[in-house]
Amino acid sequence: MKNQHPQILIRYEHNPILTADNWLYPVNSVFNPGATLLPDGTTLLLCRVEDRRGISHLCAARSTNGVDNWQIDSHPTLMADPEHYPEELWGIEDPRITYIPELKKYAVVYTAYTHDGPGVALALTEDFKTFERYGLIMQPDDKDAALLPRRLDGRWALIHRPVSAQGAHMWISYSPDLRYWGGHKLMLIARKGAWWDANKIGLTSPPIETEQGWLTIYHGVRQTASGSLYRLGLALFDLQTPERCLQRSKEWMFGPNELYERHGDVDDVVFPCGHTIASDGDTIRMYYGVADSSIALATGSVRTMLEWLDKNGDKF
Ligand code: BMA
Repeated sequence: MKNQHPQILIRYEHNPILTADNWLYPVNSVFNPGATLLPDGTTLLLCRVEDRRGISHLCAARSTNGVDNWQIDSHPTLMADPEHYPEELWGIEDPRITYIPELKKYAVVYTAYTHDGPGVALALTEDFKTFERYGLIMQPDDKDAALLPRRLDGRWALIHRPVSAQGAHMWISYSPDLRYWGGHKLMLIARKGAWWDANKIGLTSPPIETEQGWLTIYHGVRQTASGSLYRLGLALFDLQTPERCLQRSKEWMFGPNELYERHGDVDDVVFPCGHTIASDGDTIRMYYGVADSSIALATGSVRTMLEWLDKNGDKF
């Protein structure tokens, strides 16, 4: 396994950075965190926490350096509320956080596990203590969703991943008010056959706005005899018309390699839902779930990712 390439994102040497053992109440696993930088520079991770029934909720962990000394909420930060939101029957999972300057609020887009499968739900928050729930904004089977930080031509934009008999591809939809969604467009299609990203892909963390376009880390799922293999690739989308893909990596950029990524409740999964970008506008810290068990950190450079994509990607 030493031949892994390229070294675009460098793993933190003391990974995993957060495990179930760090929690202040009994849990099974902590993984797939959303991430954001708070105004005072604190890194906030909104972690998916699976309890010992198998039901997930979200719990915030805060660190001043984004690496260690995490202060973890002593109780669940956002619980499923199936009494008022029946679509949250079997828990809430995999949050993606986007700060929305126009609203001065964070949008948390998460998976609501409904009786009919996963759907996309939205909540807004200013402080990660109280949340304004919008309920389900995309019906099942749909997940891997995040909001873009600003309106495009007056409309909010949501990237998401509905599943159909034809496969699981990335779509984008638009809304005047964050509640009613339309203008659906296919954004990125899963490849076919032997490719690393055949048949099933999805957004990881929210796209990164660069001069060249929305730089997007996406996951591809390869079905193998021993299960699903989750890896990460890059795609670049047009700033004004994000359903237009400009570049797409041929190879994956990052995949399960270390023991903590290869073995856990679900083997061979790296699954980011969030990242932070430092004040230099370039240093990216990717926070990712490993093997559906713990949380790890890898660091890189947005510029290097763009260069790698430019050299190794298909252009459209
Ligand atoms: C996906 C999501 C993720 C999970 C991954 C691997 O479909 O449910 O939450 O990490 O599968 O099990």
